[in-house]
Amino acid sequence: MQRVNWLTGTLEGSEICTSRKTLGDIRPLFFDQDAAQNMDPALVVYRVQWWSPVPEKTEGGLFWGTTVVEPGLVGTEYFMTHGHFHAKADRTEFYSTVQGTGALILMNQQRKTWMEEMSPGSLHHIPPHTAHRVANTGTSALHFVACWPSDAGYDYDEIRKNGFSARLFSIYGRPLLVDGNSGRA
Ligand code: S6P
Ligand code: ZN
Repeated sequence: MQRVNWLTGTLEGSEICTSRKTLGDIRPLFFDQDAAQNMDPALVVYRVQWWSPVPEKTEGGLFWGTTVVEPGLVGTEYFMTHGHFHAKADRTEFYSTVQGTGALILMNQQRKTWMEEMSPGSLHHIPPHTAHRVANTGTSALHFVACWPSDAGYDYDEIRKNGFSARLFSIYGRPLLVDGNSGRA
């Protein structure tokens, strides 16, 4: 039996998998490498819980997950998830925000990047062939739930190599998506 705590998005019950990413794990993704080097690599940036009721790669199945992104900045860039295209790039996904405020950053295969604001209750559809990453733009943890096809998989390499074509910075305390690719993710 699995349950969602709708106050937090937390998954409870059996067969729930968990993972976490520390700053040390995703440091190369951030623009300001000097700032990143001077921060504690053990700092947890985000945690994921998910339930896979069917094996990975099963056609026609669905997975459910909850991600919690901590508040914080590396230089002036918000804490964010790694971001990925799906390995089966036409697979889509739903996100919905439970707690906190943030931004869903989306990039299509022509490398056009845009964002959708996330706040409690916001519902987001990630189109096919679209990379997705979430940044926490608030001062408390950002909790969101996700539902995606069990055969979607992950393509992290493309983001590791070429990044997104825009980054979300805090400018005078407000989120601003800035175009331009440093060549880093
Ligand atoms: C899976 C879905 C989410 C992310 C999670 C962490 O398709 O999009 O569960 O895996 O938010 O992000 P990332 O980019 O590290 O996988
Ligand atoms: Zn995804």
